[in-house]
Amino acid sequence: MIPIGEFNDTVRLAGAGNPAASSDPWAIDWLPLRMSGEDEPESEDEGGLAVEDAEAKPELKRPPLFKVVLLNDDYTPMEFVVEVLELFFKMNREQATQIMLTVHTQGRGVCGIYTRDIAETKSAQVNQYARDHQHPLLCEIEASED
Ligand code: TYC
Repeated sequence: MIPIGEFNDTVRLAGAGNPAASSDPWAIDWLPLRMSGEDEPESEDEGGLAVEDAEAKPELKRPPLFKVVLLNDDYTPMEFVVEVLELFFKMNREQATQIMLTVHTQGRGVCGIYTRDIAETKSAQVNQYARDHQHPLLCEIEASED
């Protein structure tokens, strides 16, 4: 069965040339889908149009995220913590001071949320930087629910 409007490799142009729709007997109402001489495409990769399947599931999932958490201690100078937050978390002085005070008063505070590799790298950089400067400041990561 050939559906109305289609016939083999041709497609019907709505209305044009259809005696029922037009009085012009020369009006073209059928066009080839491929020009002569063009090879028939064998697959989507070889010249055919790729048609997006609206029903297809997205292939990408969001990666899990991790919080970088700064821990309080009694010895690291406040100014050093502010410097760390500016250096490794691109905070301005006000933001850095706010987070430092949160850590100081609450025991811990979130510096940022990243994919696993970035969170691990930032945490390791902070711990190394603190050690290099003989401060006991510690940073860790934890899985984020977001
Ligand atoms: N509690 C430290 C002090 O009183 C300051 C401090 C803040 C240390 C935040 C660590 O992550 C920290 N000097």
